[in-house]
Amino acid sequence: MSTVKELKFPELPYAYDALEPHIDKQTMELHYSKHHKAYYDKLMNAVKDSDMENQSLEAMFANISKHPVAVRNNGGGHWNHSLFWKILSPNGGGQPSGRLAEEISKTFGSFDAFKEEFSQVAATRFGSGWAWLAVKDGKLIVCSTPNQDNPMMDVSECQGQPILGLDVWEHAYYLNYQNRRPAYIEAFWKLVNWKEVENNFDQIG
Ligand code: MN3
Repeated sequence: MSTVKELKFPELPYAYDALEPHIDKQTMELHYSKHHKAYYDKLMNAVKDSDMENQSLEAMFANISKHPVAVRNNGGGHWNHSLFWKILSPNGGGQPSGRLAEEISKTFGSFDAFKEEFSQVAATRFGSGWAWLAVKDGKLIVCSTPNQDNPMMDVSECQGQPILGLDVWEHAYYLNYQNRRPAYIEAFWKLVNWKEVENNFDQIG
Protein backbone atom coordinates (compact mmCIF):
# COMPACT_ATOMS: atom_id res chain seq x y z
CA MET A 1 0.00 0.00 0.00
CA SER A 2 1.38 3.43 -0.94
CA THR A 3 2.64 5.79 1.69
CA VAL A 4 1.01 9.21 1.68
CA LYS A 5 4.06 10.89 0.16
CA GLU A 6 3.89 8.45 -2.77
CA LEU A 7 0.27 9.34 -3.58
CA LYS A 8 -0.25 11.05 -6.91
CA PHE A 9 -3.18 13.24 -7.85
CA PRO A 10 -5.10 10.73 -10.02
CA GLU A 11 -6.03 11.16 -13.67
CA LEU A 12 -9.72 11.60 -14.35
CA PRO A 13 -10.57 8.45 -16.36
CA TYR A 14 -12.83 10.37 -18.83
CA ALA A 15 -13.33 13.88 -20.22
CA TYR A 16 -15.05 16.59 -18.15
CA ASP A 17 -18.11 16.44 -20.41
CA ALA A 18 -18.24 12.63 -20.64
CA LEU A 19 -20.92 12.20 -17.94
CA GLU A 20 -23.34 14.73 -19.44
CA PRO A 21 -26.24 15.21 -19.19
CA HIS A 22 -26.22 13.54 -15.75
CA ILE A 23 -23.21 15.44 -14.43
CA ASP A 24 -22.40 18.62 -16.37
CA LYS A 25 -18.97 19.58 -17.67
CA GLN A 26 -18.52 22.64 -15.45
CA THR A 27 -19.36 20.70 -12.29
CA MET A 28 -16.91 17.95 -13.23
CA GLU A 29 -14.13 20.40 -14.01
CA LEU A 30 -14.55 22.35 -10.77
CA HIS A 31 -15.09 19.24 -8.68
CA TYR A 32 -11.99 17.45 -9.96
CA SER A 33 -9.52 20.23 -10.70
CA LYS A 34 -10.43 22.56 -7.82
CA HIS A 35 -12.15 20.65 -5.00
CA HIS A 36 -10.33 17.33 -5.23
CA LYS A 37 -7.02 19.01 -6.07
CA ALA A 38 -7.34 21.21 -3.00
CA TYR A 39 -7.93 18.19 -0.74
CA TYR A 40 -4.89 16.50 -2.26
CA ASP A 41 -2.64 19.56 -1.91
CA LYS A 42 -3.76 20.22 1.66
CA LEU A 43 -3.24 16.56 2.60
CA MET A 44 0.31 16.69 1.27
CA ASN A 45 0.89 19.90 3.13
CA ALA A 46 -0.52 18.49 6.38
CA VAL A 47 1.79 15.45 6.41
CA LYS A 48 4.91 17.16 5.06
CA ASP A 49 8.06 16.58 7.08
CA SER A 50 6.26 14.45 9.67
CA ASP A 51 6.30 10.68 10.17
CA MET A 52 2.74 10.65 8.79
CA GLU A 53 4.07 10.94 5.22
CA ASN A 54 5.56 7.45 5.52
CA GLN A 55 2.27 5.84 6.57
CA SER A 56 -0.54 4.74 4.28
CA LEU A 57 -3.70 6.79 4.27
CA GLU A 58 -5.68 3.64 5.08
CA ALA A 59 -3.55 2.97 8.17
CA MET A 60 -4.09 6.54 9.34
CA PHE A 61 -7.86 6.29 8.81
CA ALA A 62 -7.93 3.37 11.27
CA ASN A 63 -6.83 5.74 14.04
CA ILE A 64 -7.72 9.08 12.49
CA SER A 65 -8.95 10.35 15.88
CA LYS A 66 -5.26 10.57 16.88
CA HIS A 67 -4.23 12.57 13.80
CA PRO A 68 -4.71 16.26 12.98
CA VAL A 69 -8.16 17.25 11.73
CA ALA A 70 -6.53 18.48 8.49
CA VAL A 71 -5.54 14.88 7.73
CA ARG A 72 -9.05 13.61 8.50
CA ASN A 73 -10.70 16.20 6.25
CA ASN A 74 -8.21 16.31 3.38
CA GLY A 75 -7.11 12.68 3.53
CA GLY A 76 -10.76 11.67 3.46
CA GLY A 77 -11.39 14.17 0.69
CA HIS A 78 -8.58 12.72 -1.41
CA TRP A 79 -9.44 9.05 -0.83
CA ASN A 80 -13.21 9.50 -1.26
CA HIS A 81 -12.94 11.42 -4.54
CA SER A 82 -10.32 8.99 -5.90
CA LEU A 83 -12.89 6.20 -5.42
CA PHE A 84 -15.77 8.32 -6.75
CA TRP A 85 -14.22 9.09 -10.16
CA LYS A 86 -13.51 5.42 -10.74
CA ILE A 87 -16.97 4.12 -9.90
CA LEU A 88 -18.53 6.49 -12.47
CA SER A 89 -18.45 5.88 -16.20
CA PRO A 90 -20.03 7.32 -19.37
CA ASN A 91 -20.93 3.67 -20.10
CA GLY A 92 -22.26 3.03 -16.61
CA GLY A 93 -25.66 2.21 -15.24
CA GLY A 94 -27.61 -1.01 -15.24
CA GLN A 95 -26.96 -3.58 -12.55
CA PRO A 96 -24.03 -5.52 -11.15
CA SER A 97 -23.49 -9.15 -12.03
CA GLY A 98 -21.80 -12.17 -10.49
CA ARG A 99 -20.96 -12.47 -6.83
CA LEU A 100 -21.81 -8.83 -6.00
CA ALA A 101 -25.26 -9.14 -7.59
CA GLU A 102 -25.94 -12.27 -5.55
CA GLU A 103 -24.75 -10.64 -2.34
CA ILE A 104 -26.90 -7.54 -2.95
CA SER A 105 -29.99 -9.72 -3.48
CA LYS A 106 -29.18 -11.76 -0.38
CA THR A 107 -28.63 -8.71 1.82
CA PHE A 108 -31.29 -6.27 0.60
CA GLY A 109 -33.85 -8.60 -1.00
CA SER A 110 -33.34 -7.26 -4.54
CA PHE A 111 -31.27 -4.77 -6.52
CA ASP A 112 -34.20 -2.32 -6.52
CA ALA A 113 -34.53 -2.59 -2.74
CA PHE A 114 -30.80 -1.88 -2.37
CA LYS A 115 -31.07 1.10 -4.73
CA GLU A 116 -33.98 2.49 -2.75
CA GLU A 117 -32.19 2.14 0.58
CA PHE A 118 -28.97 3.70 -0.74
CA SER A 119 -30.89 6.57 -2.37
CA GLN A 120 -32.79 7.22 0.85
CA VAL A 121 -29.58 7.27 2.91
CA ALA A 122 -27.96 9.64 0.38
CA ALA A 123 -30.99 11.95 0.27
CA THR A 124 -31.33 12.19 4.04
CA ARG A 125 -27.67 12.77 4.96
CA PHE A 126 -28.00 16.21 6.57
CA GLY A 127 -25.62 18.78 5.09
CA SER A 128 -22.45 17.65 3.37
CA GLY A 129 -21.28 14.06 3.26
CA TRP A 130 -21.20 10.74 1.47
CA ALA A 131 -23.38 7.66 1.05
CA TRP A 132 -21.63 4.30 0.96
CA LEU A 133 -21.96 0.68 0.03
CA ALA A 134 -19.32 -0.99 2.16
CA VAL A 135 -18.23 -4.43 3.31
CA LYS A 136 -18.01 -5.28 6.97
CA ASP A 137 -16.99 -8.78 8.08
CA GLY A 138 -17.89 -10.07 4.60
CA LYS A 139 -21.37 -8.48 4.71
CA LEU A 140 -22.66 -5.55 2.65
CA ILE A 141 -23.86 -2.45 4.47
CA VAL A 142 -25.31 0.88 3.35
CA CYS A 143 -24.61 3.97 5.42
CA SER A 144 -23.60 7.62 5.24
CA THR A 145 -20.93 9.77 6.83
CA PRO A 146 -20.65 13.55 7.33
CA ASN A 147 -18.12 15.85 5.67
CA GLN A 148 -15.17 13.89 4.18
CA ASP A 149 -15.33 11.03 6.69
CA ASN A 150 -15.63 7.46 5.46
CA PRO A 151 -16.33 4.05 7.05
CA MET A 152 -12.60 3.22 7.30
CA MET A 153 -12.17 5.96 9.92
CA ASP A 154 -12.31 5.05 13.60
CA VAL A 155 -14.54 8.09 14.19
CA SER A 156 -17.21 6.83 11.78
CA GLU A 157 -20.50 5.48 13.13
CA CYS A 158 -20.49 2.84 10.41
CA GLN A 159 -17.38 0.75 9.93
CA GLY A 160 -16.34 -1.09 6.78
CA GLN A 161 -14.44 -1.04 3.50
CA PRO A 162 -16.24 1.16 0.92
CA ILE A 163 -16.78 -0.30 -2.55
CA LEU A 164 -19.19 2.38 -3.85
CA GLY A 165 -19.53 5.98 -2.70
CA LEU A 166 -21.74 8.92 -3.64
CA ASP A 167 -20.66 12.49 -2.95
CA VAL A 168 -23.70 14.45 -1.74
CA TRP A 169 -21.91 17.73 -1.04
CA GLU A 170 -23.69 20.57 -2.85
CA HIS A 171 -20.50 21.19 -4.87
CA ALA A 172 -21.19 17.82 -6.56
CA TYR A 173 -24.56 18.82 -8.02
CA TYR A 174 -25.68 22.39 -7.28
CA LEU A 175 -24.89 24.00 -10.67
CA ASN A 176 -27.10 21.52 -12.51
CA TYR A 177 -29.61 20.42 -9.91
CA GLN A 178 -29.67 23.30 -7.38
CA ASN A 179 -31.47 22.00 -4.27
CA ARG A 180 -32.79 18.87 -6.02
CA ARG A 181 -30.48 16.32 -4.47
CA PRO A 182 -32.87 13.39 -5.20
CA ALA A 183 -32.69 14.19 -8.96
CA TYR A 184 -28.87 14.05 -8.78
CA ILE A 185 -29.07 10.72 -6.93
CA GLU A 186 -31.41 9.34 -9.61
CA ALA A 187 -28.93 10.44 -12.31
CA PHE A 188 -26.05 8.80 -10.41
CA TRP A 189 -27.55 5.33 -11.00
CA LYS A 190 -27.17 5.88 -14.77
CA LEU A 191 -23.42 6.36 -14.32
CA VAL A 192 -22.35 3.65 -11.88
CA ASN A 193 -19.46 1.59 -13.22
CA TRP A 194 -20.56 -1.76 -11.78
CA LYS A 195 -17.48 -3.58 -13.16
CA GLU A 196 -15.31 -1.35 -10.99
CA VAL A 197 -17.55 -1.86 -7.95
CA GLU A 198 -17.43 -5.63 -8.55
CA ASN A 199 -13.61 -5.41 -8.68
CA ASN A 200 -13.59 -3.50 -5.40
CA PHE A 201 -15.81 -6.17 -3.87
CA ASP A 202 -13.70 -9.04 -5.19
CA GLN A 203 -10.49 -7.48 -3.85
CA ILE A 204 -11.88 -7.64 -0.31
CA GLY A 205 -12.44 -11.38 -0.78
MN1 MN3 B 1 -16.78 16.39 -3.64
